[in-house]
Amino acid sequence: MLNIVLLNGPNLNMLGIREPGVYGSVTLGSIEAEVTKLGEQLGVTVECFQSNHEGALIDRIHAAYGQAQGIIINPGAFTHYSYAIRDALSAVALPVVEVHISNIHKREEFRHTSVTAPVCVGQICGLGAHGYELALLALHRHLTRTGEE
Ligand code: CA2
Repeated sequence: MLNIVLLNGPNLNMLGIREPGVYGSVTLGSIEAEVTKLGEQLGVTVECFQSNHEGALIDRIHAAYGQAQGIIINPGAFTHYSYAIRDALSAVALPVVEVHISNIHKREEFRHTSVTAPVCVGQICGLGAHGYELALLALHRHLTRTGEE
């Protein structure tokens, strides 16, 4: 059974509560439930974790080493400047898919850069909460079809 860790960074615990115009009206709990349900259909265990703290996210990334086969992460605003999260993702050397609910390229210039994307297999952005499910499908395919492409 594949084990995937789903990580969400700062302020994403506020999804569905504030700013529905930007981030939609779906809560983080229901995103996690949907991804977990899709995981069951694919035969993947999904472990969910959200933190507003950089170090806690780094600790969870380290804990995935030797325990999980891949990571889905929305690093929130850390995307744009956390070399520490980038280094942690790089250190564990697991396939990572980065997700953004909003289209970061359509927004303020500081959001156009992701310092974490270069250590990821790919990035999904601008497709709303559905992006998390797409990320799981992509990661599952990556893990089960490596070598075919
Ligand atoms: O689009 C995304 O998923 C982001 O990662 C969300 C981050 C933002 O800093 C990134 O540039 C793009 C912010 C998450 C804030 O989430 C909130 C949710 C509801 C209400 C307020 C903030």
